[in-house]
Parts: sequence; C-alpha cells; structure tokens
Amino acid sequence: MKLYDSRGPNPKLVRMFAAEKGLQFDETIPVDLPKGENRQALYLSKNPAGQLPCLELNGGYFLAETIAICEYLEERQAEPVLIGTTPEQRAETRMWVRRMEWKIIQPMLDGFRFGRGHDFFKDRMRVIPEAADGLKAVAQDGLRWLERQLEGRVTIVPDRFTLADIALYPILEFGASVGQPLDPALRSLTAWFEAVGSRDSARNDWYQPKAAVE
Ligand SMILES: N[C@@H](CCC(=O)N[C@@H](CS)C(=O)NCC(=O)O)C(=O)O
Repeated sequence: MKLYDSRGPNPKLVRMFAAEKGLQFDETIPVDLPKGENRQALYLSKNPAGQLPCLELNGGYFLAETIAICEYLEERQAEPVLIGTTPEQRAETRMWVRRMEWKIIQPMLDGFRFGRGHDFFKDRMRVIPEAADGLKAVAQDGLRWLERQLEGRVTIVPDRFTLADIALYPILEFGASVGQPLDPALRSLTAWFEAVGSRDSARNDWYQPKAAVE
C-alpha cells in the first residue's frame, strides 16, 4: 500500500485513521500541492479528481476520497473498530460521518477555498468568492448544531470513538489555522476537540506505525 500524501487536513485524516489502527503504509509518496503536481497528468492518471490523499493498492487499484480509504482500511484490519462491528453500528457511524461532511466539513473547506484560499485555488477549480462568508456561516451553524448533540457525551457517535471523530478533527484544526476557529463558547465541542487532539494519532503527523497491512 502506497499513500500519496501532502500537507492539508484530508491526508492527515487518513494518516490519523491509519495511526489509530497501528497500520503502516509500505511507502508514503509526497505530492507537491503548491506546485500543482496533483493537477498534472501523472497524478491525474492515478486520481482523476486531482486531490490528496490517494492510496495505491497492491493489485493496481487507486483509492481516493478519505472516507472510502478509511472504510477500506477498516475492512482490511477490523481492530480497533472505528466504524462498527454490526450493520447497525456501521450505519450509525456512516450517518454521523455524512452529517459531519455536509454540515461542517464541506462548507468550512469551501469557505476557505472561495475566501482566504482563493488565489491558491482559482486556477484549480471553480471558486465563488461571494459564497465564502455564507459557507463559513453554514459551517458555524453546523458546529452549533453539533454542540447541542454532544452535550453529555465525549464522542460524536454516542459511546464510541469512531471515524466520525477522526473525519472532523483535522478539518477543525485546519479551520482554526485559516480564520475559522472553534467558538470557545461551544464548551462540549471544545472539550471534544481537546480530547481528540490529545490522542497520539492527532498530535503527531509522522506517527510510528506498529503493524503492516499487505
Ligand atoms: N473529497 C476529497 C477532498 C480532498 C482534498 O480536498 N484534498 C486537498 C488537500 S487537504 C487537496 O488536494 N487540495 C489541493 C487541490 O485541490 O489542488 C477527499 O475526501 O479526499
């Protein structure tokens, strides 16, 4: 398994998931985002969506999209369980992941791309500067909604640390670095953010993996 890797919250999400599982990539191949290497023919032949991360499997498959990659890793190595052991648990985790994606992650990242990140992204994708502030506000609405759900619990899926926590954490960490910080008045969410951030998988991008997947 080779991980095409870069800076940014999405590759970190996959590294974090792998670290939680103690998984090792055979090789990590850095791709230069600022130079636009990911938008050139060689990388596009692996991931036509032109973004990072991407996982190259031994059989010649290329897997992109963070959540699909994490689902694959869970299937390859069940323990520790981060999605679920029963159909109900898996569906519950996926429900929360989807909520994180459409309520917070997508508007927060597009708010960045269309706003502060405009000059970086304008020749890579359609950017809509007039939508930036609205998208950032949508993300904050999503965070306030999540705050209400988290009251009295420390994980996004009740009673289980899951992919939903891992999907959101690097995005909020990134958001805070680009002018979309977490409002400290959201106390449950702030406590959740600090708890997830204290895990080894979150603190160290260059974790030491413990086990290998073929
Ligand atoms: N939907 C994709 C999003 C991936 C993404 O946005 N990756 C960023 C890095 S965090 C990227 O490649 N940005 C550079 C670009 O779009 O040219 C996923 O889930 O993997």
